[in-house]
Amino acid sequence: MPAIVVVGAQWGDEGKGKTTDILGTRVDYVVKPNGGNNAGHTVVVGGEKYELKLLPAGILSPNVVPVIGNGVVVNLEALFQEIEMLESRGASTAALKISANAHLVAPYHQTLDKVTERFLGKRAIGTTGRGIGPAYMDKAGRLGIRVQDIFDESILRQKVEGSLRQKNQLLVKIYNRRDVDVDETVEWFLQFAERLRPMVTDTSLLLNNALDEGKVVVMEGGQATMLDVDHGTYPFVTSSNPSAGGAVVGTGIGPTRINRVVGIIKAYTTRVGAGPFPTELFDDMGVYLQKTGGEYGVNTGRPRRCGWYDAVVARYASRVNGFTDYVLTKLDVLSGIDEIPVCVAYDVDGVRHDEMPVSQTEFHHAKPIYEYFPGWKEDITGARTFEDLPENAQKYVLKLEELSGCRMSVIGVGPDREQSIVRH
Ligand code: 2SA
Ligand code: GDP
Ligand code: MG
Repeated sequence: MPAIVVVGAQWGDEGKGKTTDILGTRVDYVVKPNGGNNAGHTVVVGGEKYELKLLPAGILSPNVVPVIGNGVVVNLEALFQEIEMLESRGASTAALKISANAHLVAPYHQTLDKVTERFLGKRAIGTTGRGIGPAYMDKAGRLGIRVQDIFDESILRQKVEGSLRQKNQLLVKIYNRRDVDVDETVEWFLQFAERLRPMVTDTSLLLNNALDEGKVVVMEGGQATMLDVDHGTYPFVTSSNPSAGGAVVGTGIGPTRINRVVGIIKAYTTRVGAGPFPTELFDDMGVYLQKTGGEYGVNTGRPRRCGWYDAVVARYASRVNGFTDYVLTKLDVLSGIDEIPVCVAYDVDGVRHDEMPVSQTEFHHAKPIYEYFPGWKEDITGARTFEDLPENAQKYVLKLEELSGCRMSVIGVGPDREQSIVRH
């Protein structure tokens, strides 16, 4: 039975949270495979707005079991703050399960994230400052602390000592900061242990058993394809694999069990943080998209850079993820624009590229080649079928579908759960 992967197709904030939440009514488990509290998913239910960071968006559906997979890096302080926020608003988090193999983000990871950014100067990535990169560095470097480690104090202490021996050299000698105390760090982890214990399990086993029983599992990727450490605009990326392959690794669900890979894509493009963005707008239209689309970081409040739809990015995302469907979001934000440009290819130093250039340098030089489509004036937030959309809006969607490598199965026309058109 179905396992569905949800992946951001651009640079994030496409509306993955809303998509998982819509699916939630027909889903039994929602698992987060990657990232941590750098993510920010907004879900609007009956006019009530919820901002989720570490928890999967499915947590707002009463019958869904929310799961934090092994590929996530967990900041326990942020986790319990989020749980308290939801409980205080009447949402239950009692069913939450967390992988024993997930890695933990420590306060020293956040310190290292911030000092590394400062050290990079003009080459800074524009991270969320949540310690995500340093936590994944420790995972790959085999210096990480995992969820299971905090239930055995002597193991925890050994691992913290090992990790801090290396980090304190770096902090004191290179970054000119104070060293981090082993005892304080061990205590910091231990304060969460008893609250965490009942949630911890073998989530791969849990999810595979659920699939065996015919249950529906959604794997809700954080961030997005163009922020993937392998497939994105490296080094301006996050430190995990938000693309579809990462969902397999980050949950312990094998690729043969996946039935659908759904790409979430905005009707225009946004990006937070530094890095190349060929269709970025620096004029009033960019400000218009930012204001009309409410494009501000959920987590950090940073304004998002805005630009037109980039079909080269869409085709690339469709290819590297093997999308079966697209959910096109925020079509309503484009209402009222006379003529809508869509980037169909790039001009790189005089040469046309219909596909993503091979090198990052070429991508930095890419200039969008636009085709222009007539806009529509009508408010489309009340549309519930494809036929309810004005003719030009329908044509715009069909054109994007033709250019983007995969069918557009759902169209978002507003932030609320109800404001969606399901085509397939
Ligand atoms: P990090 O913190 O190491 O993952 O940052 C590396 C890059 O990844 C980008 N990134 C994001 N981009 C969009 N949305 C994200 N989540 C929040 C949101 C962002 C916020 O949903 O609004 O609140 O600012 C997210 N998380 C990471 C980041 O900008 C860097 O370019
Ligand atoms: P995520 O990180 O991909 O989950 O996306 P975010 O929640 O960070 O950003 C998407 C924003 O768009 C949120 O504020 C959503 O409420 C909003 N949103 C999602 N779909 C639509 C839509 O179809 N129309 C409009 N106007 N807003 C939407
Ligand atoms: Mg977001």
